[in-house]
Amino acid sequence: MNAVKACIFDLDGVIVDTAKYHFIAWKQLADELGFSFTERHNELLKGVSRMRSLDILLEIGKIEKSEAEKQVLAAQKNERYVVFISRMTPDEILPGVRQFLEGLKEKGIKIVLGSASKNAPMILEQIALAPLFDAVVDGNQVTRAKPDPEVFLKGAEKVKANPSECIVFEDAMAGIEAAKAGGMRCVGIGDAEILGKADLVIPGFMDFTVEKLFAHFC
Ligand code: B16
Ligand code: MG
Repeated sequence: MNAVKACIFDLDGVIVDTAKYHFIAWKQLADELGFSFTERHNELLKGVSRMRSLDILLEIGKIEKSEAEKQVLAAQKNERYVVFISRMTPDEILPGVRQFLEGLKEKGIKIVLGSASKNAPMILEQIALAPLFDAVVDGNQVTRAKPDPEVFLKGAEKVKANPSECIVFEDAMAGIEAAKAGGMRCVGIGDAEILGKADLVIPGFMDFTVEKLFAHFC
């Protein structure tokens, strides 16, 4: 098996749960547009880019808008979302994540962020994890959304790792497909029934260690 040189992490759903803030901000927009938007609907937006999320939301409400109007709505939603994330603290890092990242650092494994979010750098600063990352690729740096592997391939390139030397950590199916399309191994974070295409699925980082990662992949 290939050595592990880099671990590439998705942000929302893997390192923090920002989906709850996205939900409040999207719901407020739907309320203003006059239709209901539920937590179940919100599941469809996880891992999806901002503009694609808006398209899905408008499809749910059966509402048509011009490109210019969509830009305004997306900006409104983002303004509200940013208010929430600007209040985030390190307490919001999901259980076990910091310890796992520190374990990787000790072993000299590169730590990379591969997120669809254009707000990813701000979130990493808020939760004080930015210094642990060797490279960050966010929604501002990619032209193709997951399941396209662009975000992960760029991340691997930034730390000079071959795709076969990278392990991606993802909570969304599209992200797992992106990792596979990029020739990378992948750990799914969440439900094994949903994320079955991953090489390994764990519920979270609570009891997960670098030793367990190596036992599975090395
Ligand atoms: P923004 P991830 C994704 O983050 C979220 O899961 C998704 O719900 C959101 O629409 C997307 O980022 C874009 O976020 O509006 O901040 O650019 O899971 O790829 O870390
Ligand atoms: Mg995610």
